[in-house]
Formats: sequence, structure tokens, C-alpha cells
Amino acid sequence: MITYAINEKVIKYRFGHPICTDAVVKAGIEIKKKGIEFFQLEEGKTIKLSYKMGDDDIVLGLGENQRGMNKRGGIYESFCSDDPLHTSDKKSLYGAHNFLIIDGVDKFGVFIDYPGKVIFDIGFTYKDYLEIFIGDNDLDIYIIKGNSLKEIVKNFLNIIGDGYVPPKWAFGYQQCRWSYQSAIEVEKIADSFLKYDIPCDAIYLDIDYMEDFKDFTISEERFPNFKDFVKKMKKKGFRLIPIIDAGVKIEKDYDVYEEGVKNNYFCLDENEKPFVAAVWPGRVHFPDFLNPNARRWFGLKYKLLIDCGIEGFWNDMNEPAIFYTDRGLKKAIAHAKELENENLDIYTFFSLKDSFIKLSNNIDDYKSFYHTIDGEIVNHYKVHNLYGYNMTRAASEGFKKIAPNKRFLLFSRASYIGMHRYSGVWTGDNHSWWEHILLNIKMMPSLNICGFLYSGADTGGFNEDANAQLVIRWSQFSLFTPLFRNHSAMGTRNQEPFSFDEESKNIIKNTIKLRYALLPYIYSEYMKAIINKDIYFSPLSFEYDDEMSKRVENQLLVGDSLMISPVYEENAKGRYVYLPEDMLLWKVEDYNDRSYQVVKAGHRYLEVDFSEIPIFIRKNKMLVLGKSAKNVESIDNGELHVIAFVTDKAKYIYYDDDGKSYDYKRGIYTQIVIEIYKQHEDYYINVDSTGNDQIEKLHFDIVDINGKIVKKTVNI
Ligand code: MIG
Repeated sequence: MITYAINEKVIKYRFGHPICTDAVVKAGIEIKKKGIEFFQLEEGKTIKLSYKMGDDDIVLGLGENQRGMNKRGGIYESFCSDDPLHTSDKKSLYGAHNFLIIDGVDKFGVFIDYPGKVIFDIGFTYKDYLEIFIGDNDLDIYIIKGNSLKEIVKNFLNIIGDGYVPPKWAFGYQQCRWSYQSAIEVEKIADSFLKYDIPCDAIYLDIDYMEDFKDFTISEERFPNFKDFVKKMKKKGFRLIPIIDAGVKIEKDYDVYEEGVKNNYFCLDENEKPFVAAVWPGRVHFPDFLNPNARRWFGLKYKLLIDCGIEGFWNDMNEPAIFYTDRGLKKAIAHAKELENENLDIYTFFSLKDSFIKLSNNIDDYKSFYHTIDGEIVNHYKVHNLYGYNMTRAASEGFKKIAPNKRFLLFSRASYIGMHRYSGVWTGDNHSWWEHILLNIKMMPSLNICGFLYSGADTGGFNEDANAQLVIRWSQFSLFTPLFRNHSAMGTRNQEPFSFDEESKNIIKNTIKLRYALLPYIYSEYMKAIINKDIYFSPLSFEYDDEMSKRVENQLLVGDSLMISPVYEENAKGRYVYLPEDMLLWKVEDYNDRSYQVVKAGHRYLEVDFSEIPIFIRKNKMLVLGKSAKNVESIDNGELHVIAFVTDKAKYIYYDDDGKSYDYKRGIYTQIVIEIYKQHEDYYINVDSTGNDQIEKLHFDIVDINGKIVKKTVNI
């Protein structure tokens, strides 16, 4: 074992000869150390780490996963999986995010940089033991230290690199469905948003825009004159976001297929022939995204759509999902034939059923294909978790070549630590279940801790039918998630904001309008988090160190100023909330109505009608608000409103930039530092602005501990 210090806060332990994952972008200097700090290590052909947890230790992290923010009590497997049934027994979802933090007697983070399967048994088998199993002995383990949770995360984000920044319009509301089948249907959806005056920035194109599910093709029949259509929709105020799948259809004369075969860009089978699996289009090959040449080639393919005016994509099925292979199919059919004339008892019948159910995403298939990494042939199973990550990296690197200073919207289904530099993630095929709103709430800070800030769930739920109330309550949470997208599956009830009754439509509309009004704050907090290596959604324990704050799983801090307490139970007209300190409650029905209430620290019952969204402003913090508009680009930011809860003095740093380029990296952005000091019954406001050419006025509502409001306006 070799150890390195990346800096004094991060120690890297290298075992054997790991495959380079590029998860960590910082090099370090070699030092000598024995054993792994905090852990007991068992080293052989495989590696096991164990840590004895204190009674009250909390374990945070693991990104996209089931169960609580506190991962204790569960067992998890990092193995990117296309599993559309997110029940709490599931050990893997689409992402492999091997970073967790112990918050207890010791405080530290651990990152297992290993691209194959890793098991995290967090007090499941032995209630006081965290045990990590890695089925190999070529890997890197990182121990990350810091004086607080925030600092540990910062030190981790610092070694995995700068987070993805989408264009500003990608913070607008987005509408998806599998599928809007044709240009006519897409336009109808767009027109409904316009007709009902509901803001929306993007409409998605799911797999049916393609010709026979072939990547980088467009159905002439359903989307004729695509380029003109994209232009027309943009004029109306909507961007179109096509899906790209990992599998490339095997079809003679299809250029992507032909080029891939000719140049050896596909994954290989044991006979060194392109590996065949079946997904949407039937039989496909998988591009070998671990090969830089294949990555370059695939990344530049996005140009075809970019040349049509497309500015955003979502990468799907990149675990990679496999419906079946010939190997699996043959085996299942043989098994069925064998049993054809048998009298099936429970065991034989179940084994028959299983041989078909287990056709999809089968481990034996994942073990039967190969990548070429630096000229070496590597079995897929060993590097499984790098696949979606590198597909998405291919896209992002392609964009950089196609339009170097332009931001694109991009998010992926499968991911690995480090992919956050290239894109966001969405959390895949959830259900229209109330439980999944809560899961969404818990997952967001876990994803943030692993670097994925631009994320969100299918609002309203993907599988099964949603009712109006579910879409309302879910939207009332999603309005805070950087990716705010409503999406639903084929065959399910429509769940666009205007799919229900008039009253529900108006509630969802007001919710979306609030999102647009909050955009100055949301964007500012998102960008500051990226730049300063902070996170956007955090558990309460990141700011409050009382014991209760560590246990709260259904409230979140959003940026620096806000705490939210979403309602996630059907028919509930309120909920309990815990306030670690006095806060200012703004219960919003229509964002133009401003009435506030000081809520004292402690446990409170909060009434929340279906049309209401509770927002808590923390003590000595501010919320900056703008106005809604039909889409992000038409927002008028000439005058902003500031709601401040001031008992003493408050400071807020407002950030803004052009929203479309990377010029902010060269220091081109707006920064307004707002300070408010309480002076007897009045306030002194200081505003210091640089790079601002938009905002002319700030209107303040300053509220004190007794709820007294002082209004002021400052010209800038
Ligand atoms: O097997 O493209 O998660 O969002 O609508 C389903 C169709 C394939 C899975 C994605 C979902 C998308 C769907 N895709």
C-alpha cells in the first residue's frame, strides 16, 4: 500500500494497480503511513474495511440511494442499476456514489475510488459496525478530514473538481413525458403553457423523436423539418431537449453503427467481436466510452442535433441497461423447453419465471463484455460504474469542442463520483407515490454531498398515475430543486400542470411562478456553491449542531438563507416542523402577497393548506426575490425584493452572471453585497455592487424578532 497526502486534509491510500477513474483531479505527494486511519483493514484478494460506530454516530452520503439521509441501518451496493421499482429494499439505484461521512465520535469522510461493485453495510449485519467490502484489491481509498461536516464536504469537493454549471434557462420549469410523439403534440403542449400563462422553459423529446430508436436520427414522419421546428419553438419561448440512449442500433448503413464497427469503438465480446445486447431498438452495440477515441467520436455526434438548434440533452439507459442478450435468451428458452412437459411445482415454476425475469440487467451479461483501456482489455464487470459517467463525459467534452464558451443543459441517469464536473443527474424512474416525495427530499442533500448539485426527480412521479394533490405537493418541493422537471411514463395519466381541475391548475401555476420569482436566490446560491465548493441542499446539521438537528430527515436547508419543510403526506393540511432557532415564516400562496410570521425555536405544528408553500428565512439572513415571467430569458430583474429577518445584523452576497457562457470564470459576473444593521428601531443598509448593469432598485422588507416590518428602498 502506498499513501499520499493530497493536502493535510486528504490522505489517499493506494492498493495494487487501480484503473484510473478520473474521479479525483488533484495529485498529491507521497508520504509514509501505516494502515488506514479510523478503519480496521483486512487485505487479501479482496478488501474489507470496518469501523466501530458510536451509539449516536450518523452516516451521511452515498448519493443516489434508498432509505434515509442517515444511512445507518441499511446495506447498499454500488452497482449502477436500471431498476424502475425504487422500494426501500433495493440496494442499488442508477448511481455509484461511494462517498460517506461519519458524524459522531470521529468526524471524517471516506471515498472508495473503485469502479466495480462495492458493498456498504452500515450497521445492517452488525448494528454498530460500518463494513465496506470491495471485491478486488486494486483501488484507492481516500480519508477526508475537516472540523465540521461542511468542511469535510468542501475538502472532498476540492479534490473531485469544479461542479457542472448549466445555462440559466435550465433553472426554469421543464416539462417532459414519454413521449410527446410528434411535433404537433409538442407544440400543443407548448401552446397550453402559453394559453394558461404557466411559465416553462423546456419541453423534452423522449425516444419517439428518433427513427427506430436510433441515436442521432430524427423521425422525418413525426418531426418533419426538425431544424425549423426547433427554431419555431424557441421563438415561442421553449427549448427542446432530446434524449440520447447508450445502445447503438445494429443496422446496415446506419452511420453511427458503421463508423463504430469500422473504428473499433464498440465494447467487445469474448471473441473480440462487437458485443451484442438488446435494448430499445432491438439488438445494439455499446460504444466503449472508456476508450478516449470512442468518447471523442460519440461526443461529436451530438453536433448533428446542436446544428439543428438543440441546447440540451439527457443521457439515458447508460448503466448500461440491457433488456436481454442472445446468451441469456438462449438459456431461458432452453430452460423453458426442458420444463415444457413437466408438472411444475412451486420451485420449478419459480425457476422458470426467474429465468425470464432475470434476463434483464443480468450480471452474467455484464461479465461477458470488454473495454479497451490504454490498449488493455478489461472486463466490463470490473469497471461497470464508469460507463454512464463516461458517456456523459463524452457529451460534455464534445460540447466543449463544438461551442467552447457555451453552456449546455446535460444530465445523466447513471453516474459515478466525478461525473458532476460534466453534468447533472436525475433520479430515474420513481413512482407517483407519496413515499417518493420524501425519498426525493432525503436524496437531494445526499447527492449534493457527492458533488451532484444540478439534480432533481421526476416531479409528479414517473410510473403509475398521479392525482392532482400529489403533483401539487411534489411541485411545491421541486420548485427548490435546481432541476425542476415534471415527467411521466408511457401509459400513465397525464400530469402536466393543466391536466387536472381548474383549482389544481392554478395552484401548480402559482407554484411554478414562485419558482421563477425565487430564481435570483436559487441561481445565486447554486453558483456560489459551485464556486466556493459548498452544497446547495444540506441537512440541518450542516448549520446547527444541536442533537435534534442531526435527526431531522424531512426538512432541508436551501442555500444560505432558507429552511424548507415540504408536505409529503396525502391529505395532510399541515405538518410538524423543528426549528433550531427562531425563524421568519413566509407562507406563500401567491408570491406577490407578503405576510410574515416569526416562529419561535422548537417543535411546532404548521398548518399548510394545499395551495400554500412554507418558506423559513433563517435568523439574520435574507431572501432575494424577483418577478416571474413566461420563461427565464424574459425575466425583468430591474427591481428586486429582499425579505430580511434581522435581529442584529445580516449579510447576503447576491451573485449573477450572463447565464450562458463560462465568462464568470474570468471574473465577469455581478456581485452585490447587502448588509443590514439594526440600529434601535431602524436599520442601516449598505449595498456594495460590482459588475451590475441590470438591477436598479432593491426593495426591502426587514422584519424583526417581534414581526415588525420596516420597508425601505435602495437605489443602486
Ligand atoms: O426503459 O425513454 O428513465 O425517463 O422516459 C425506459 C423512455 C427508458 C427510462 C428513463 C425514462 C424515459 C424512458 N427510459
